[in-house]
Amino acid sequence: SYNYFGKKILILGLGLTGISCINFFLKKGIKPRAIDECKKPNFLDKIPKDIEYRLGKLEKDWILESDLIVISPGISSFKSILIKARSLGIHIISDIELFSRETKCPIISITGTNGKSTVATMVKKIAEKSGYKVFLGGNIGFPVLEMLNQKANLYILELSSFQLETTFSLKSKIAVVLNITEDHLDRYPEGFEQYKKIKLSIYNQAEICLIKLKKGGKKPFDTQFKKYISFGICQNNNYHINYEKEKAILYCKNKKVLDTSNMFLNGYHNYENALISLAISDAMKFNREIAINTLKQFSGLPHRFQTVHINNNISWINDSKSTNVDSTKVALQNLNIKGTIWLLLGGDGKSSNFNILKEYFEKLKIKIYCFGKDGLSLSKLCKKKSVYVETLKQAIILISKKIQPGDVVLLSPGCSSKDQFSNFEERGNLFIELSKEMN
Ligand code: UMA
Ligand code: ADP
Repeated sequence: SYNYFGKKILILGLGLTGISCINFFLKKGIKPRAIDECKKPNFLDKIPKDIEYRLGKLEKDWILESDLIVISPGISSFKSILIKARSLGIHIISDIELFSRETKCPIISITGTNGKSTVATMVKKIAEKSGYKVFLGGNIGFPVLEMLNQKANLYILELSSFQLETTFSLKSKIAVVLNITEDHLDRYPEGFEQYKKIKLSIYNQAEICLIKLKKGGKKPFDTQFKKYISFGICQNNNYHINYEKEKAILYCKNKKVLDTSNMFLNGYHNYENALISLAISDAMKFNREIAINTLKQFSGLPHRFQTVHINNNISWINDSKSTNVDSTKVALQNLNIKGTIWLLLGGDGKSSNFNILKEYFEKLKIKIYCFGKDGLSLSKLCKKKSVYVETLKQAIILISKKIQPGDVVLLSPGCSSKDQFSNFEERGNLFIELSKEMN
């Protein structure tokens, strides 16, 4: 196993991840140092005493003096000082890497642009009902290193591209990339291909790879040397979805396993999430009946396309976790209504291309209220149906004067919330609060 004694260890970032890393090393009797680029990071009071830290900027001397750097996911590993450190042989790793080196317990790893939290939670529920002592951590908001303090016989990791960027020894029992669409382009110097490559690295040392296959699509690795299970809409996949009389049916090896009209959740993306959860569950040899029943009952996570208020036959849907363009597209595809859709779109678009939404804006009965950092440019996608305002609150006040019975007010911003909120939860909670005040 890895020996960290006598090494100069530096933690970058003093958020949830950084604090968990400090505690991990302290437990081993090792004192790391830490840097945060913010002068007043949120978790200042969580830094254990006797830890040497610097605030404000990435101090060159501390970086270049270290033997090992553990970097928080929010910090790009492509910063020039870090590229230099790497060239000098300094290892730069994530908390996921530290975690992977410590445990022999089976791991299910989940990445993808969208659906990670939903699938990870579905699988967790099935595993629990199957009698596993299971913990879920990672990008979902719970640092993985904190799971090492718990007695577990199964771990589920929700992994972002940011975390995978500096992860090298993760050996998952099952790994899945749910989907890859445009996101985080502001972070990757080489653009979408680099983002994609980082996501696919989850398969590198996995025992069973769950892969999404399109008709005639290329496989993400040489399948001769890797065990894989496929999913998608084509019939030749191990798991596939078929539409029969407007109903989506989930199949495993061409045998019907679940009629999705019996599920509480709806929306094509959620049927796909259920299909993948089922494939993972089968690969883990969980009881099929338990899995099916759990998927039927699962009522979804807050802030993911959730109806939060209905009054006067007007539905308010909170999809604040929509932080990229594909999740907004999916939300619009799911709304089959006669009334008007009042879409709240905006925030930090992270350099994404929103043009794929144009088609929906043009064909749907929709009004688009754009706000935040990229609101103005978003309002130009379909000028005749768009209004630009500064904030989400202003948009809701305007909308509330115009909505009619049968309409839907949809917060599916397609952007990061960080320009005007601390996180997507805060943005969603404001929407919920205002929905009740306005109507
Ligand atoms: N910081 C710097 N320099 C930078 C950026 C940040 O010094 O360039 C500092 C900040 O001042 C702050 C600290 O780093 O004090 C925060 O670190 P962080 O941004 O890595 O956040 P953590 O609190 O450690 O939370 C991280 C994940 N955050 C990000 O990836 C941005 C959380 O995912 C994750 O839940 C948590 O670790 C536990 O594993 C959040 C997220 O937004 C939910 N993820 C992105 C997404 O889902 O789109 C990828
Ligand atoms: P993640 O953890 O990857 O952000 P979530 O399950 O939290 O994923 O969902 C984030 C957003 O993506 C929500 O707006 C949700 O409605 C949407 N979404 C969920 N599953 C999928 C999917 N399979 N494909 C596209 N969008 C999805």
